[in-house]
Amino acid sequence: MTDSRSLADLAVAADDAARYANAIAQFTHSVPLDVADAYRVQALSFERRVARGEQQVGMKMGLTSKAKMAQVGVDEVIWGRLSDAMIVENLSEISLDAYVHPRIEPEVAVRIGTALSGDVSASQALAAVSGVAAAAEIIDSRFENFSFALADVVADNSSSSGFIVGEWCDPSLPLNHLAMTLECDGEVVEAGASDAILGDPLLSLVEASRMAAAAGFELQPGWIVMLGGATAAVPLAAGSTYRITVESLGEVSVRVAK
Ligand code: OOG
Ligand code: MG
Repeated sequence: MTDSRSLADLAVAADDAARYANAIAQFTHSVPLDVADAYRVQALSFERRVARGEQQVGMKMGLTSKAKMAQVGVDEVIWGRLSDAMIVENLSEISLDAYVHPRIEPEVAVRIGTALSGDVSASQALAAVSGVAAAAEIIDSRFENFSFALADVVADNSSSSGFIVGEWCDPSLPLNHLAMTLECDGEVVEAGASDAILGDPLLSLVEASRMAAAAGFELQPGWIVMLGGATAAVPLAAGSTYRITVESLGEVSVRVAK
């Protein structure tokens, strides 16, 4: 890490960019940031949200599908922190003013029933789940042109910005091989299947548990884990309505103000 910009400075820059919806230059263009330090920046930046009264309500997994990796040119699984301020109610209207250049993507979410952390099997991970749901993530890179290297996106809380969760379903429902679609104004713009998420969305929860332990925390009862997009993400446009469906789990939708 260079002396010219400390990790704390980068955390302020990432947090301010998200808070005020301003695009910033990629950190790695001016600073040799490694991934471990990038996760420290993420933690410091999230601490600023907590100091303003936000609460952590979960974890998001990112780049768990080839479609997403290809779209952003980074091919490592990453994670970020979710706060209560990022919750977008299902069927609500959002304004583009709160974002830099938001995109939406279809996901599967799980709700944690009993604390989970460390190396677990898929069946142990499933045993910790109290609900599963169709979900959508609104991602918003704070970096200009939505361009970043691995360390940049990690420092930027893995583009966490908003998330929408549908009705909770029984966790005994299979999560794999479910068709997933993203519609814009009634037209299908992305379609895929849940097995695009690491071969089985449950394996994304296994990864989340492992990565949480490596970072020194547990997935807490009541937390939501977003398991990652199954298709490429689509830019949100003013005046459009987006509907995400996950076969057998349900759907969510959001409207963007004109
Ligand atoms: C990084 C976050 C990726 C996912 O579901 O794969 C992500 C990005 O695409 O900006 O949320
Ligand atoms: Mg996502």
